[in-house]
Amino acid sequence: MRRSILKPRLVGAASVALACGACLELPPPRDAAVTLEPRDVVASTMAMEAGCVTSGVERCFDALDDNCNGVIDEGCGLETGILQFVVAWTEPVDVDLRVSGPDGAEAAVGETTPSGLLKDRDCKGTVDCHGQNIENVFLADGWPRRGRYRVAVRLEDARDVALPVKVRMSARIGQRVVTAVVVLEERRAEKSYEFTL
Ligand SMILES: [Ca+2]
Ligand SMILES: [Ca+2]
Repeated sequence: MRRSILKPRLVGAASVALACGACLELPPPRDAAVTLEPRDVVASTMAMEAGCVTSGVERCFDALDDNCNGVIDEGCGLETGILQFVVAWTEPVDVDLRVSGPDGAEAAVGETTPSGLLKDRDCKGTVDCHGQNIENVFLADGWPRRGRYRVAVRLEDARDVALPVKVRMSARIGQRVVTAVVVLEERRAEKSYEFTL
């Protein structure tokens, strides 16, 4: 049996309903001890899809939990934690994943925020990513700090690529994964969602 955890409240006239019951179906937590319930979810326009669709095999660098085990892109060299936020894209553009925790500090490479968030790669969509355009932020240690979290996807540099650019974004919160296709229609566009733990 599956159940939904995210019940978004929308902001802005341009926002569209995320209230797609089938889109936010999530696997039940495997361990009740790591159950985390996001509250007061507020999101920009996003096309939500199923939390996972079992394909039997975990594929790397697609920001999807392909095997529905509650972990995104495991075995692919990405770090993970009780919280994990991943974006992946195919176009040669610079996309930034911007995640901040209750302390307000944005996760960056090489320095863990006071909330314990750490980014393990900053991909500019060039040869630096070896064709694997992905950014990953995770809780490096301990239990998630209580408070407000913000997760944003920003089209930092579209270069000469035709718009819009589509980005796959997934979040692991405890043993649950939610996912969305984020459509960035213009240069410097940013889409985000927030929730409280
Ligand atoms: Ca997985
Ligand atoms: Ca995957």
